[in-house]
Amino acid sequence: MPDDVETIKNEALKELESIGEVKRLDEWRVAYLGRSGRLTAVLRTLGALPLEERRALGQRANEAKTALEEALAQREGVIREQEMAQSVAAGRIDVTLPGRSAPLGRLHPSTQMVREICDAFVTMGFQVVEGPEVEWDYYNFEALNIPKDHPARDMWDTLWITPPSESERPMLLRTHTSPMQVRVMEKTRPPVRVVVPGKCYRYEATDATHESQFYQIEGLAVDENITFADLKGTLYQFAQRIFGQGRKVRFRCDYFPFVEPGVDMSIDCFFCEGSGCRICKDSGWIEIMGAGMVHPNVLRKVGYDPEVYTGFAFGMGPERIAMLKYGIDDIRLFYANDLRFLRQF
Ligand code: FA5
Repeated sequence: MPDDVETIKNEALKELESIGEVKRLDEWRVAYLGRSGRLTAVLRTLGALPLEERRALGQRANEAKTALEEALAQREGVIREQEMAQSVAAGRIDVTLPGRSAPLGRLHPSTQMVREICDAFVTMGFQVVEGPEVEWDYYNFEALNIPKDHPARDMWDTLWITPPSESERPMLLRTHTSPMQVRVMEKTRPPVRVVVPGKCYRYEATDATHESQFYQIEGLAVDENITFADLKGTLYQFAQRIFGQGRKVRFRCDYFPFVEPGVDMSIDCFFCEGSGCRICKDSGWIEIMGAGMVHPNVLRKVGYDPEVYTGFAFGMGPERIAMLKYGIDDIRLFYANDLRFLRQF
């Protein structure tokens, strides 16, 4: 004999009140209203009852079913609201807590120096261009007036990709940015005014002032009537801009096969103001770059008439300049990836 409808309904409502989670509501629904639920079992007996009893019991059972369904919907609403309130309380943001700072990257000191130097020339009307680090022997040497077997090749210890002994067209990692002089002139008619920052590579033992990979910045200006005075004036302005007003500059003869005359440029030592110290090796001067008037052979190679056009070129190492500017005593620090060093810039 199935349970009495009122008893089932009262028990179901009581149990429903004690439920506090949505997932348990379904268990409750199955237990009372599901196919084998207690109220459903009552409805199943109806067919066997006499008509009058069937009607009366059927009506009560249906009313009870409706009441339970409504109670279920209402209870579910209440529980869901409670759960939402709990989750909001648990995940509440405390706006008074200090924020977590996101670590910020910064530019590498070499990059900063390269940009500062390029900017100095851009304000004087130079354009910044870049070129390949893997280079043909032709651009790195031949076209710069350094033919095969020229002793000046020893000035640049070369990392070969295909050495001259193995190839008709030898390939290398550029040893300086000067090949870009040729590449730029091949593609442009004068006037030319460019600076070329870029990585260079040399097969050298490293020490405090030498790395096997380092930056250079090349400069080139070609036009009619360009003289050595233009070279001096331009590089003087550059030195004032990077090292401060009042710097003296000095030019002395030097040899590079692609310029004639060739010079090296020094500035007066700003550590000792020229009186002599460890940094300037007691000379009062610090050498910062090679320069000179573009050799007529180089102009001829790119189809410029050296009777019409003249130019000057220069090449410097930004890491060496950063070392001077910031008192860094070892160039290897630039590539050691030591954050204690890098974070200072
Ligand atoms: C040259 O490479 C010439 N191409 C420069 C030049 C250009 C002369 C145009 C005339 C006209 P040099 O080998 O001296 O020259 O190198 C130029 C600068 O590059 C040096 O003054 C130095 O600052 C930097 N440099 C050279 N070798 C190294 C190295 N191993 N490590 C770090 N910096 C270097």
